[in-house]
Amino acid sequence: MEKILVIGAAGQLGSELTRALSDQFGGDQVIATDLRDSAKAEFDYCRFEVLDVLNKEGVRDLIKEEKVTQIYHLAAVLSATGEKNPHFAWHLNMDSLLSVLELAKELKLDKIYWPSSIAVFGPNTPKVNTPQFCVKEPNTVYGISKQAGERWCEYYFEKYGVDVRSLRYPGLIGYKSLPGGGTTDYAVDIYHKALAGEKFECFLSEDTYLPMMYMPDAIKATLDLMNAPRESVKIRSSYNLSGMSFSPKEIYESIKKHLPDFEISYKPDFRQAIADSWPDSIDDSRAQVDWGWKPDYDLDAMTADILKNLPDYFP
Ligand code: AKB
Repeated sequence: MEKILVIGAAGQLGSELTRALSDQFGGDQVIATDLRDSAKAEFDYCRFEVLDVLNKEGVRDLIKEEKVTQIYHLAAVLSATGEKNPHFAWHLNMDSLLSVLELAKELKLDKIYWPSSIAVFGPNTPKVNTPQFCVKEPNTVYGISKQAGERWCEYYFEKYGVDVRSLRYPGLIGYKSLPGGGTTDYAVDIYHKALAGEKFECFLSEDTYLPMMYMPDAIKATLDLMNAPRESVKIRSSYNLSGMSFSPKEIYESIKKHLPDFEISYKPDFRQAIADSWPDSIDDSRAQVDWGWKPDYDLDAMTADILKNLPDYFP
C-alpha cells in the first residue's frame, strides 16, 4: 500500500496535485504538508501536517511514523523571488532536495518526484524547439538550483538506485490557486484582471514567447510519469515537457474573443531579462516516446475553460 508525502502542498502545483493524488490513492494515504498552519483548511480531504522541509530530522520522523513510500517534493523559491534573495533560494532549493534524496536512499523509499523547470535553460540554449540535451547556462539562481538539482537526481539514481523522476515544467497556468514569485505568473494574473473588468499591465513585452502549460495537463503529465514502469523512465535528470507557447499579445487576443472590452498595456520590469533567457518553445519528443506524453489543451481551449471556472474559485 503506497503512502504519499507531499512537501509544499499548499503551493500552486501542490494544491491541485495533492487532490489528484488523493483521488488516485485515497485521502487516507496522502499526507499534505506545508510550512503554514493556515494551509490546513484547504486539505479537508486528506491528512495535513505542518512541516519544514529544511528540518531533516522532522521529515525523517514523519516518514518513519507514517511509513511513507513516496515523496512529492514541491517546495521551492521560484525565479523572480529567487533573484531578490539568491542565497536563501539556493539554500532552500538545494538543501531540501539533497535531504529528500538522502532520506530516500537511507529509508529505501519507492519513488520520489521533484519538479524541474524550463529555467534550467539559459541565453546560449537554442530558443526554438529546445532539445532535451543541449547547452544549459542558466543565469537565475532558481535556474542554477534546478540544473544542479537535476544532476543530483541523476546521480542518486545511478549511484544508489533511488527511483527519482522529474519534469521540466513550463509556466503553469491554473484557476484554482495563485502562483507565487515566478516569471510566468502574468499568464495567471491576466485572467483575474480580465474577469474583474480591469485593465491589465503586463510586466513582459507583448512579443515575449514562453512555453506554458494548463494545469490539468501538468497534473496528467506528473501522474503519467510517476505511474510509468521504472524501465520506461529513461531520463533521470528531468524530462522536457511541452504544452503550448504564446506571447502576452496572443493570450490577450485569446481573452478578447470572450471579453471584447478587455485592455492591456506593457511595462517590462526585471522579469523581462529572465524571460528573454528562456526558450520560446520546447521539444518534448523523449517524453512522448518514453511514456506516451500528449497534452490536451491549446491556448484557446485553456482560455475558455479558465473564464468559465475561475469565478467559482475567486468570486
Ligand atoms: C517561474 O516562472 O519561475 C516558474 C517556472 C517557469 O519554473 N513558473
